[in-house]
Amino acid sequence: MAQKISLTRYLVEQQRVDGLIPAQLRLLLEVVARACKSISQAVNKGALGGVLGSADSENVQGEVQKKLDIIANEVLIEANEWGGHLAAMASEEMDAIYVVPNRYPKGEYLLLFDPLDGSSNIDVNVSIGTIFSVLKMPEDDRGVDEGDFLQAGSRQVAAGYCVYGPQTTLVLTVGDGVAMFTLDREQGSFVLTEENVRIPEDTREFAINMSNMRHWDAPVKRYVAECLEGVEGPRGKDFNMRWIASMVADVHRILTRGGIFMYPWDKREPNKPGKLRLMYEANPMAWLVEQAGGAATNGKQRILDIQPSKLHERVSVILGSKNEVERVTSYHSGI
Ligand code: P6P
Repeated sequence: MAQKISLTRYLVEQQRVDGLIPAQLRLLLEVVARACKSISQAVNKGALGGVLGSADSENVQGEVQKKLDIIANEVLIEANEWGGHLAAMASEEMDAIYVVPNRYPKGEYLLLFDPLDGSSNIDVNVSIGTIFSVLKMPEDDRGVDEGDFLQAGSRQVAAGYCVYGPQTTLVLTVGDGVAMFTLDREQGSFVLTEENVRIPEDTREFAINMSNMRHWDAPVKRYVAECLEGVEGPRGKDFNMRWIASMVADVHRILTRGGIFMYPWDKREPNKPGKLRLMYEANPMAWLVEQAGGAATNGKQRILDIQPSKLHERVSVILGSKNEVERVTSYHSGI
């Protein structure tokens, strides 16, 4: 177990000792962590807080919004707009970017988030989470617009998520490995509980929504079929399957014990490259997974190399234990 230090001290050391993060980024990450603490408290209230159920509205994705989706989005906007670290924010729950109002100072960072991922699980008390990604504003000093957000995932300066499960755990990278912080509710602070997280290169556990099997492309069908053939099949070992239908929870399991997570393209909506969103789901998760020794592709290329063309664009996601991701990716190139 890591030395029990606070998130604040960890970030100060990343700033001071390693010179990895400037003060403005450290302060931004502390604000995001405080916002996640507030979201955790709202989630934990559940029915007692009158926050369950639908908000009777739809987001930009055409998905029914839960009350907590909107609450989480508002918490993140209100926590981050006044601090002077950001130029703008982007959210799964908002069609357009949110430019920091002129009444507040503007900073050099861009914050993107899925405020409450897995929200279909809220009403059934299954783990959900907040996913966030931080980019820097492009150098020139003109005003901020959507185009400033359209940067490849390899240009992230920080990425993480907060999973609201049996524990509330913040998982973060600033490019120097992955650290995990568990919320100490008595102290009201995040405490370092794991650092230098590593994903085993091999696994016997895959995560995919099996009900979509008939819609998958051949490479994914081949990979999953081989897993299901078990020890008698070409893989020579039995596999286990998990699907929480909450990316944050599935990725947290993979960071904790290995595995492969797949949400591939399928023929239900052939014009969409996948269900998950590149900018504020796949990119932050891909960086975390790579920083922990894993791999993340869209079946054909490294997710972090994808040049986005739209803020809410979708992507096929295959991430986790390096050797398994490389196997699935090789099947896509016909090997
Ligand atoms: P399905 C949640 O809605 C989400 O965006 C991810 O968190 C999750 O992995 C996926 O969709 C679940 O999708 O089609 O299995 O419900």
